[in-house]
Amino acid sequence: MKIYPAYLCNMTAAKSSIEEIIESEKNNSLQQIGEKIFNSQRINEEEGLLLFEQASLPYIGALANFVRERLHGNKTYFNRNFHIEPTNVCVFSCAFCAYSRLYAHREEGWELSSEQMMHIIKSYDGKPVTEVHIVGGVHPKLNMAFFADLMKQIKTHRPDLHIKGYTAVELDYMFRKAKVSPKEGLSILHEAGLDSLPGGGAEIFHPEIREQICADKVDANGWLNIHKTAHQLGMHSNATMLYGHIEKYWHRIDHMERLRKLQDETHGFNTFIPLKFRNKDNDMRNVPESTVVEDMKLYSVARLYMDNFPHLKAYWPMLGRQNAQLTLSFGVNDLDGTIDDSTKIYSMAGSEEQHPSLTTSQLVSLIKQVNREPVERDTLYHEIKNYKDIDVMELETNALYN
Ligand code: V47
Ligand code: SF4
Repeated sequence: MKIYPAYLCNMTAAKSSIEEIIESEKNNSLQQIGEKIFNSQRINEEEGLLLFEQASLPYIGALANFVRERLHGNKTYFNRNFHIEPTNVCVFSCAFCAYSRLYAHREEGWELSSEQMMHIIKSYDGKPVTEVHIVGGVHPKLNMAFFADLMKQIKTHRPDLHIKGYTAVELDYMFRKAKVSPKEGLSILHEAGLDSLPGGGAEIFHPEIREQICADKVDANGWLNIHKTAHQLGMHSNATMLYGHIEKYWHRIDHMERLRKLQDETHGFNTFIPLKFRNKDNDMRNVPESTVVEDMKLYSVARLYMDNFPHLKAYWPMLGRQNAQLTLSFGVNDLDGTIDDSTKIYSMAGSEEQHPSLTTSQLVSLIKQVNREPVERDTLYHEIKNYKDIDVMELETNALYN
């Protein structure tokens, strides 16, 4: 018989069991933090740091699971999406990036025409996907007018497909080249069909780290300003954090604090997405990757600290399927999507998933294996279908889910 701690069994965190865990914590400061969390009070930067430095994984895991279940019960969200990467040619040279090719070496990279991208869009005709995620390198020739025209073509062809596209890094460059402000640029793209922004490009905001890993792209204030402006225009967005390389715990807290502050102001972020640094074939290949224990601690602290972010996402192509499953007991309530593409940004940096794609029935079964409730959502977390009472075998025989 397998024996797991109670919080790993996905039992609804009974009030008494979490109270017992908090009461039996020997470190007074950690116990007080636990009480704050139990009483839905916000923890501060110092307390967040203490959790990273001193709390055991079972303690923060239990707290994070308690918060996750208080917010979402057993529900675990995913969506049916696909990715388009217009190019991997990039004017920037982030040290962790295994994917981009400098413009000077563009013959080694790829660059899709709008016809080729529309061909990808059309290949999903009749398939029940709800989102296209567009993200790529920063190509000096693919400008705002090109992308606005692409948005229009996509919406003309399939008006109900949600377009989540362009990191703040891509947008910042596009807007500067077009000599428009973030407000003007975002309004033009939104009008053309862009629905929301993905969370990429945030990396680590603090300049002490940012200058070492991605000195030449938009800085923290620029990134935050683009998201703030998008929120003010009524668009939602996500936020990422690239963790597990040369940053210290306090840099992570600083990063999360800046996002939490903006979220207090705008309430425009849907999801926080920690991205695990992978070290293959990039200029940081000598930096070891974080351990699974460190990964689970990070997800737990993120759930506890980001109290105004409704969702915490584990991006399974980066973590691998089994570790992504594990995060569902450490605060995570979203596994992104079926993805279904040949996304290269991760596979080129050494993630376990060389061609990330899961069918709906595979994703549902991953979630069910750890006794959670799979719920298909759209990009904005409206529920499309709850798979709790649906047999996976039934899905496997239906072409729409495979
Ligand atoms: O900003 C690049 C990361 C991000 C590596 O919003 C790496 O739903 C780890 O934004 N190791 C882009 N990470 C991807 C992105 C994203 C992904 C999934 C969901 C969403 C969303 C957004 O990829 C970059 C960077 O942080 N990345 N190289 C690497 N070696
Ligand atoms: Fe370019 Fe993005 Fe890679 Fe940085 S992470 S080099 S901005 S593609």
